[in-house]
Amino acid sequence: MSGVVYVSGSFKPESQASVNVLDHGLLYGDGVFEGIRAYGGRVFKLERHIDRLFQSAKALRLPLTQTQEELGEIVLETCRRNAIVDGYIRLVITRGRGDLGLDPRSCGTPEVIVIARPQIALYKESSVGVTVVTSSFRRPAPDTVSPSIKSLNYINNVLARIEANDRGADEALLLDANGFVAEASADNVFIVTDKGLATPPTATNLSGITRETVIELAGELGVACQERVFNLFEVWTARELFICGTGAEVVPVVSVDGRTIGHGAIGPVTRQIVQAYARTVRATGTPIGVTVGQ
Ligand code: PXG
Repeated sequence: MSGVVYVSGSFKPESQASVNVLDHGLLYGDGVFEGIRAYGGRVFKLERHIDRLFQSAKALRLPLTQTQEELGEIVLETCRRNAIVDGYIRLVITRGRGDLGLDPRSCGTPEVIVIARPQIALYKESSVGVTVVTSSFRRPAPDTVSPSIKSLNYINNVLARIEANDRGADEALLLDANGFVAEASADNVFIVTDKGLATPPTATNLSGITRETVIELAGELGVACQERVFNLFEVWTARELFICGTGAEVVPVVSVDGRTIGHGAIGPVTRQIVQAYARTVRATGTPIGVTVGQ
């Protein structure tokens, strides 16, 4: 089935869906996005994703012409037109078409793009555990481009991922400007110690919606969870380690920088979180519903 994409205010077959070459999203990475998932005919945490998109847009002073409700409805309609039951949704807003030159005052209306796919590419080893190396690239310091902004500038993350590929690892771990652990290239990170879970505070990483969900689930499971800084020593010596994000879900990490984590297999706490997450994503969410009169 060839997909239908929402772009420039209407739905188009994917082969005809395009943006203008003078769009500042393309020329300057000037825009924001969300990666969202649907499970069993429901979009998981749709409102929270749209809320975060508006926060990112506000930080970039990108004025959106739709309300949160209107954007949510466009997302749901894109799912309906692509018959999504389980799938991946990419919502992108660019600064829109402008002149050459990065001054956003030349841009007209922001461009809204929604792509929905019935599946998502995952890590090859996501169920047994992935290998990670620490990247030589650092996450940007909070006083440069805030890592809380989910912008179209992912070069820092792409370079880290290329480095991980070169070094034969599945994923890269990035440190913050001070050398503390920040996050992976498209996932947040948690360690399991004798005191329970720990994850870095969000000043140096994306406020992940999966991260928030994991913290909620840990509370429900009676597993302590601290938001605190930690360094590589704590990662290398953690009992368990996992990364989490909308695309990856919750994925155990079995090796970091050549050091085996725990017993080199998924640990008991991670297993509990993986199972609780799998239940939650299928038990909640905004119903996609059916299109009338198609
Ligand atoms: N950190 C970074 C840098 C991310 O890009 C996360 C953490 C996890 O956030 P969520 O809210 O998803 O738990 C991300 C998420 C993609 C894709 O297609 C990327 C993400 C999510 C979904 C798809 O590249 N990044």
